[in-house]
Amino acid sequence: MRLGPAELPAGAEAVPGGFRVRAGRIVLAGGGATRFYRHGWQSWSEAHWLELSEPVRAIEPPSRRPQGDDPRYAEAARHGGSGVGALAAAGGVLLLGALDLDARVEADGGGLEGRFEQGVGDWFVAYGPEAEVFGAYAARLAERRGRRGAGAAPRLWSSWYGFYRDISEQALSEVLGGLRGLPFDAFQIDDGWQRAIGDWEPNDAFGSGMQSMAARIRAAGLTPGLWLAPFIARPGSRLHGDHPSWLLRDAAGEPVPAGVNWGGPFHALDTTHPEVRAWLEATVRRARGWGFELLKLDFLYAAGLPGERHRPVGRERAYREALALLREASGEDAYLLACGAPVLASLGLVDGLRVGPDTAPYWDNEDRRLLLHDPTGPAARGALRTSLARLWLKPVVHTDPDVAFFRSRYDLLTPEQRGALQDLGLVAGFKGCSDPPAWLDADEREALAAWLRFDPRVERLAGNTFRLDGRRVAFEALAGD
Ligand code: 9PG
Repeated sequence: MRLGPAELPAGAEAVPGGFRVRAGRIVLAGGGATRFYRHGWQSWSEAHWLELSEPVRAIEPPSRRPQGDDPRYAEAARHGGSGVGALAAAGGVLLLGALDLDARVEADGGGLEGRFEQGVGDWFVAYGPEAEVFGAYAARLAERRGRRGAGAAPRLWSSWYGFYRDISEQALSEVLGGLRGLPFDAFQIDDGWQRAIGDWEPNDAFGSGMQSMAARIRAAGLTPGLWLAPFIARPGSRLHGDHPSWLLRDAAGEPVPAGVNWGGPFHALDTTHPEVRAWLEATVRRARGWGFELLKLDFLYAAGLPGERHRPVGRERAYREALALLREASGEDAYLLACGAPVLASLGLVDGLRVGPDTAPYWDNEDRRLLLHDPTGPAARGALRTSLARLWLKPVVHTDPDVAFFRSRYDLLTPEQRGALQDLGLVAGFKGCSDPPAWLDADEREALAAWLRFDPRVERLAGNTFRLDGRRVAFEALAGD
C-alpha cells in the first residue's frame, strides 16, 4: 500500500502530517489491507480494529439501534464508521478522516470510501505509522474545532456504578462523609435525582433541593457535579406532554425514536426549535445556579438523529449548535463531561468525553454482544475495548473510559480484570470511581487512594501495550478478539 500524490484525488494539498482534499465523496485504494479501523458514531458505539472478513451485523432489536450507533447506517452492507476510518497493512496505516461534520467512511473492497451526507467538505488523508497518522488527524481536528481538557482531568466520584438510580440525599451525604481523606476532585450525582427524563427538578428523595446538595458537596471540598440528559424526554414527563411540538419528528410526523431505557421508549427534542433552545438554556442555567460546576451531559446523540428539523441543517451541525448553546449557557468555567455524545462533533466544546460504552462490575455482556450483535451493553470488556481504540483523542479532550472498581463487594470482576480497568484510567488520564466508601475494606480503600494520587508517565509501546512509569501493561490479552 503506497500513498503518493499520484494516488490522491486531484486538488490534494499538503498539510502537516498528510493531505487535505475537498470533496463530497472520496475513494482511496487500500492495496489489499485486511484490517479496518471502525469508529462508531457516539461514545457508546463500538470503535476498534476489525478484520474485513468479519460479517457486518445490525444491532438487534431495531428499537435499540438509535442508542447503539448511528441508526442511519444500522443496516449498511459494508463495514463503516463515523467521520474517520483507516486500513492497516504491513507497511502502515492509511487514514481517511473528515474535517467537517456529517461524514461517513466505509471499507470499499480493499480501500476506503468517504462521503458527506450533503454537499462537499474537507478530508484529511495520511499514510504511515498508526500513532503518527491518528496524531496528525487529531491535530487537524483540534485546529478546526478547538482543544479543551488542558491540565489534569478531575478525579471523579460518580453515583452511577454503585447505586444506579437508587440515590437519595441521605445516601449521598453518607458517601460524602466516607470520601473524606480520599483525593477526589469532584462528586457527581448521576441519574436518579430528577423528577423525570425531561423534568430536571429534584424528586422526593432530594427533599432539601439541589442547591443544598451542591452546598454539601462544596463543603466537603469537592466540585459539585450533576447528570442531565437535556436532549431527550420520556412520554409521561411534563415536558413531553406540554410541548409535543418540541419533539424531533420523522417525515410522517411521528416522534423520532431515540432508544429504549427506563422501562420504555424515549424521544429526542428538536434542538433547532427556538423554544427548545430557550428551554435548554434555562435548564443549564438553573443547574449552574444551584451550584453545580461539572455537568455530565448524557444521551447527547439524540440531537443528531435523522429527522425533520424546524431549521433544516445537517444533523451533526444541529447537534453541535445545541452543544455550543449548552456551553454558552454553562459558562467557560464549567466542566462539561459529554456522554452518549457524537464523538467528533463534540470536540472543542466539552472538557471531557466518554469514549466507550458503560462499564460494569462484571466482565462481559455476552447475550447482548453475541445474540443481539450489540457491543454497547454495559460491561468492563466493552468499555476497555472501545476506550483503547479512542485514546488518539487524548491531545484534544479528556478521554473518559468510565469508572474503575476497587470494591470486591457486589463485584464479579477478577482481580486481573479490576486491575485492567484501573490501568485503563491511568492510560486514558481520567480517573473515575463509583464505589461507596462503606463497601471498601481497608486495603481496597488504600489502593483507591494510591491510584488517585498516582500520575505515571504513559508510553504506548505498540498496539494496546503501554508502559506506565516502569511497568509494562498489555491489555491485548484481556481486550479479546
Ligand atoms: C444513567 C447512565 C449513566 C451512564 C451513562 C448512561 O443504551 N442504553 O439504554 C443505555 C442506557 C444507559 C446508559 C448507556 C446506554 O448509561 O453512560 O454512565 O450516566 O446513563 O442512566
